[in-house]
Amino acid sequence: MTSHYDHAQVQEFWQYVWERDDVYKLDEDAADPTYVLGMFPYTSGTLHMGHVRNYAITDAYARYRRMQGDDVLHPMGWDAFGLPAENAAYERASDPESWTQACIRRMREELETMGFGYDWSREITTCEPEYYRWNQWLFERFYEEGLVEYEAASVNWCPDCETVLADAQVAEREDERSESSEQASGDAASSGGDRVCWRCETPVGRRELDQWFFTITDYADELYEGLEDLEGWPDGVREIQRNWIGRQEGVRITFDVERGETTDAVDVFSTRPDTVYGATYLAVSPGHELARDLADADEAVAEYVDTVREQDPDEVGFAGVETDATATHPLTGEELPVYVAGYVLEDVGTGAVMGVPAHNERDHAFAREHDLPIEGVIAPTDAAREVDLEREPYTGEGILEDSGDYSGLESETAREQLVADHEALEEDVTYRLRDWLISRQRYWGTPIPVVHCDDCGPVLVPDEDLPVELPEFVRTTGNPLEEHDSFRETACPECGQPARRETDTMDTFVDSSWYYLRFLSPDFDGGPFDTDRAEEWMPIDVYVGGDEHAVLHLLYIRFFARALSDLGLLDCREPVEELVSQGTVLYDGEKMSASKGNAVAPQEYGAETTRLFVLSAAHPEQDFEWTANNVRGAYDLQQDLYSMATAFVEDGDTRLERRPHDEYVAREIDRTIAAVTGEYERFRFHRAATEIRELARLLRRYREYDRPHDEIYRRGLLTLAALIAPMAPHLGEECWNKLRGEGLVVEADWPEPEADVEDYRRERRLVERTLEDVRDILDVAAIDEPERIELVVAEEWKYRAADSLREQDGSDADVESVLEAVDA
Ligand code: ANZ
Ligand code: ZN
Repeated sequence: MTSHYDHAQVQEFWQYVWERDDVYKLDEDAADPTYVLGMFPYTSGTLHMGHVRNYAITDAYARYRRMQGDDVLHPMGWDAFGLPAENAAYERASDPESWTQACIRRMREELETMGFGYDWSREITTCEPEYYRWNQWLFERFYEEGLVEYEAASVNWCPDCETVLADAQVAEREDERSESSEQASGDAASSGGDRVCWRCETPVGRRELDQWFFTITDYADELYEGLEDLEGWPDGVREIQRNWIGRQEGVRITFDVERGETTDAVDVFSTRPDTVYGATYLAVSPGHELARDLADADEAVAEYVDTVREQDPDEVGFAGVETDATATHPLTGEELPVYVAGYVLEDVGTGAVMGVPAHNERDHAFAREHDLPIEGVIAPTDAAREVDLEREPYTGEGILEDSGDYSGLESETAREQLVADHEALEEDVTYRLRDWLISRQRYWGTPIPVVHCDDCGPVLVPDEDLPVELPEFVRTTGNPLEEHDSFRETACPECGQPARRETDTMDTFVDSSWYYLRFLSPDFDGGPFDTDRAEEWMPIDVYVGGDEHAVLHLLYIRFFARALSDLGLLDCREPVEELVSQGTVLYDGEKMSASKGNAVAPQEYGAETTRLFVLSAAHPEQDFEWTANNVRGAYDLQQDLYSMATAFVEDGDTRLERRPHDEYVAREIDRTIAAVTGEYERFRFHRAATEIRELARLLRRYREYDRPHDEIYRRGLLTLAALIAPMAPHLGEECWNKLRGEGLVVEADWPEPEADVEDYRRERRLVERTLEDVRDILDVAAIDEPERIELVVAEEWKYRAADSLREQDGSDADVESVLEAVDA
């Protein structure tokens, strides 16, 4: 006689009550709330399963902490700028603003349908001037602090999106490599695949443009070292960041280079100074200052430099051009030829190398192509090993030979000696990390608050003129901002002359680099955020988001926190204490996504089923497969709990006197509370769900075999309602309300065990061991509390015996008859 659980109606009702009672609003006076944050969504139009998983995790954790008595800050907002809005506007004959606002309305409604508990009074939207004015304000403070550079740079250019791409937005066409190994290695020169735009997969070309950069490399060392202490972050993410920053220790070696009358000092960076006697040439990158100088006087060099500039890095190969310059070897005094070569990368090390063909793969290839001498100076320690250096280099360490006074030393010793003995060799560290290119030649982003004046150069827009608002959208093939004369043409803030407004907008990653601070004081108008408030409420206690953000976003927020700290605005250099990097939801082995056409709309099975399923399917950091069967499991669990609660209330056939096996049930309730608490603490919702399921099963048996004890059974059901509430809050409320008739489970206290759980656990282990062989039951007498244990064992055994008996003859045997059968 259980009533059916009408999830749609239940959801709607409790959502109404939560909103009416404003239960998710954080008290402004909270001293130090627990800050639980999910990466805010890009406003693409509709929630996908990745969002649902992300927000189900933060919501469950936020609810759990709230029931534990914490003040909780759990806000939501919109990452609303970006290229897709612009593209959609073209496709739909609309404009990015109204498209985006429509997406936000839809997504907000979807989030509400899911029943996520946000403090909506803190909602922020990055495309609104109240938000992006602070991007501009921060840009200006960064500029004053020396964290902004304006430089001509050869950039990745997507001909289809007509925009510059950051290195990290250049993907390798998915064939041999997985995405993560590509991020980890990232060595463009050594990669085989096509370099394509991360969004539209068009092959990427090169262009030279004046660009705005944030000098994140100023913090390379600190960002790298800081990873060590981020104990709340997954090792995988830390490792990806380490590789991305790419700290490399080596030696800087200075060569004098003569061209005509001039002598320049050219530094090279090497990880193998022990091979310095094997250097047979010097090569600089086409973008190197020396190459530019040489190109001015030498047509062949100029031509080569131009060719490489337009080339995709993959096509460069080992071409190069010999120049008129000569380098002097700093140790032997020998004269070495100087090349401009495309395989030498401009922004790695110093942009110049000493060529050691005998011991380096790339130098070897270059030497073979240009007929340069190959001089071996490192002998393998393994004497038996034959190396034909003409055919291939020996890249290992070994014993130095033909290396002057250093011959006979081991590589490592030689390195130390060489650095100690020569001024031309100096220890040095380089990073793979590049400065952050923030310029975008697109409309739908934050205008960069700069005016270009012929006399004064780039000038910041004065604070009082912020925000520089986006003008109306116009349709054009290029950047719409270029089309607005009224936007472009302005006066120089410094000298008043006619000047040209910057038309680049900021990378949207700027918006998301500090949004978590805006949530702290969303209406603050004295700056991007209230510094005092941040002092009390930062850092973010738990941050949850997709594992694809291991670099970019998660590195930028660490950079911003440091920059803001150095500006005196923040006193927290690591913004995220604990990071949960969530895995992917798969469908038939593929990532579930709208573009692959395999997306299951979150609402299809009812909001709560979906939430419960994504949480109970796997550990948050694991990928998992969406299967109808498992979804059904989540659905059934709800029906189960609901029907138990209803049955209890409607025909509470319970007893008041105690029986021996009540104790076992009471202790199982306690044990489950302790276990589920531990699992929630570590975000193991899947295990929490398993524990809850088991307790539900036990309570069901408890009721089926005998009339259950009123108080214990009621406590069991209330416990189930409370324990499941963080994951399935509507169900939690419904059961809670049925059983108690008043109060909200969101506002209830987290349940606590009545007796010592550790003691019971020990007992239970004993029971389990004992049960393995029922015949040994008699030996239990040897244990301290034989009667009690025997009882527990007997009760548990009784259940199991009854189970198997029913299975055997399909009967509905009750406890008494089972006991008789067992006794016999
Ligand atoms: C001389 C040398 C001799 C090197 C040797 C290596 C082995 P890996 O080895 O990949 O970790 N390098 C330095 N700057 C470069 C640039 N701008 N473009 C291309 N290559 C560059 O990277 C370190 C090595 O990369 C450096 O050590 C340098 O070559 C090369 F037997 O110096 B080595
Ligand atoms: Zn001026």
